[in-house]
Amino acid sequence: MIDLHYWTTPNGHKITMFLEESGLPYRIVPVNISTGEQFKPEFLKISPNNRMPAIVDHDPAEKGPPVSVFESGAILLYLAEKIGKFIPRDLRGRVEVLQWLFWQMGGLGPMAGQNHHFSNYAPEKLPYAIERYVKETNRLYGVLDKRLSDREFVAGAYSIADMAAYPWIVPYERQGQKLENFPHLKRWFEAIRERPAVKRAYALAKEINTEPTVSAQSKAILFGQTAATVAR
Ligand SMILES: N[C@@H](CCC(=O)N[C@@H](CS)C(=O)NCC(=O)O)C(=O)O
Repeated sequence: MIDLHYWTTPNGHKITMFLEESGLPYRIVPVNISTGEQFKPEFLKISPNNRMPAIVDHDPAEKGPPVSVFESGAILLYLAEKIGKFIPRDLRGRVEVLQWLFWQMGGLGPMAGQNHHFSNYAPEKLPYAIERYVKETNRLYGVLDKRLSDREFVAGAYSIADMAAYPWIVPYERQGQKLENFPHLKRWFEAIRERPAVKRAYALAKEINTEPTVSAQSKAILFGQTAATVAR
């Protein structure tokens, strides 16, 4: 059994997408980041960065005590290696997946995240910041579109590289992007959206978080964190 410490955001969806696809038994432990549950001491023990997702695998491959993992990219890799699926075993196939997984973790995720922040949540509309992140998101969409112009998925067969990127394309409108401008990306996006496991993952999110709007109180918890926040 795997415990998934989860909330209904793109980084959380990556892992429900994987788990639904894999058939591994799991249970969700909700971490409502809007009410500050990411700061609970028991959660910080497995996720010292006070961010979800995180997992605890109670049946690790080498047996022994449970294994916990934080960071969505590390979780996807851990789970793919655990079941021997969604990442190839051969060197070349594996490196293809890894580089696109890291591209998402270091590029698409953080840049689209800043895009969401300055376009949707910042108390002031800062044109320079909005433009910077809308443009950078646009560039990254262009990179992905080009990559998908001659292949079905990001790196060989459907893999953790696709699972990492897809949830960050779902909010494309909030990111100031039009999918019509990226035909290959659009085709890939629509194909993944139709996968039964993806549909189940997103349906689950709606059951878990029935109030997805970010209130003023949640903004005070989520934004403006410093070292003092994590020292308490
Ligand atoms: N690089 C991390 C980012 C995780 C992350 O930023 N999680 C956000 C939600 S998407 C979170 O838990 N935020 C809580 C907070 O800001 O306190 C990953 O991919 O797992």
